[in-house]
Amino acid sequence: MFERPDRGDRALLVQLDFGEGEPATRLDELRALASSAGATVTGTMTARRSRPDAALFAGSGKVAEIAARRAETGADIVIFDHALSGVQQRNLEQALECRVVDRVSLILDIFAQRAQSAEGKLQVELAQLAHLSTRLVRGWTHLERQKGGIGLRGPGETQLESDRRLIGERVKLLKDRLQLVARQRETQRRARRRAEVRNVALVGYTNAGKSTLFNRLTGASRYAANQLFATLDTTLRRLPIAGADAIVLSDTVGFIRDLPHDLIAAFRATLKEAVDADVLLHVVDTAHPGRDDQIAAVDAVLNEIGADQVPQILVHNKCDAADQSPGVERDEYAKIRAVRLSALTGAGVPDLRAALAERFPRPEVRAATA
Ligand SMILES: Nc1nc2c(ncn2[C@@H]2O[C@H](COP(=O)(O)OP(=O)(O)O)[C@@H](O)[C@H]2O)c(=O)[nH]1
Ligand SMILES: [Mg+2]
Repeated sequence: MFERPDRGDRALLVQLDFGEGEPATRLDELRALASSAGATVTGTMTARRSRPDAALFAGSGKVAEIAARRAETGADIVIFDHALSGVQQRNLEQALECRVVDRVSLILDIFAQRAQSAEGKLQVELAQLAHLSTRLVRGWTHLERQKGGIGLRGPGETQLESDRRLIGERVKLLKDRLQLVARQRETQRRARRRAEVRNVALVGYTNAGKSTLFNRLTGASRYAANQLFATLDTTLRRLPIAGADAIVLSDTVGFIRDLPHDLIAAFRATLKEAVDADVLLHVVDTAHPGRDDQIAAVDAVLNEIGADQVPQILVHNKCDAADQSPGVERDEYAKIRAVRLSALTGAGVPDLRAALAERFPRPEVRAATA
């Protein structure tokens, strides 16, 4: 039942409910994040609280309970579903006598494990440095800080502590390199614009089915998996549709609630494909109980990166799992607002193609219907 993995952490998950609603759905998401990071979840704890404690985040009674639960379940790390300050993290590590990982570090760790392209790796390192530089507090030495494990991949912490200046220099180098990549991307986008190619970008919550839909539409074989942040890198492919302008479709990193700001900032170049798109296909897992919160979380990130003005077509994906029939929804001006489909079975995908042809008709088609 409880196999011990050769590598990977045994984790106790802790979630405090501050009355934000849907604690069960949130706990499921934390569990998925932890296992996507390679951890084995040995136990979970939840509690209600009116507000965080400045020093320990949870109350001292709760922290004692967490310590007992950790011993009981044999966990070697405790993961909090919240952003912890550097001081809170240090105090918790002292009290719990183990490594404590917060939600931000957990997400950063998954990104560090998944980054494939040079650009992705640069962006993740930049985000990790930005995050670490805000939490260089004294007193980490009470624990042996071995390399590897959630929150410790990437730049080593002792090295960082010893020289803040080094971080600053490294950050500048990374930013310069990323700027080069961003310029290359911009040149390519400009060429596409000159050639009157339409840019369509897939956006959506992590695990909504973006890569599956990308493959279905373009015949590509991009990695799609039931993991959070399975794919980080942006891929572009031509999307030939009869009667429509030339279209290039991009698949990119998914979003999540409370996506760390450092990550959003670092991934600006990647996310630029969405900002500069002619239309966004906002892919939604319509079978997910937290669907509406996920839509709101994606819109919040789009807003933060400046893509909130780009027109959207909502794609209600996984309609097979939600027992919905595929089809098209129009607004009061008869414009297509949403498409219900299944990227997995292909049902409703022709409706999405038709929706794109309707939005981007080829000039001769435009003239014929004028
Ligand atoms: N039932 C069902 N599962 C789907 C559908 N589309 C994607 N999935 C599954 O959802 C998971 C996440 O898919 P993926 O394309 O990697 O999501 P991404 O993170 O948005 O790129 C995978 O296990 C897919 O097989 C669908 O239409 N129906
Ligand atoms: Mg994907």
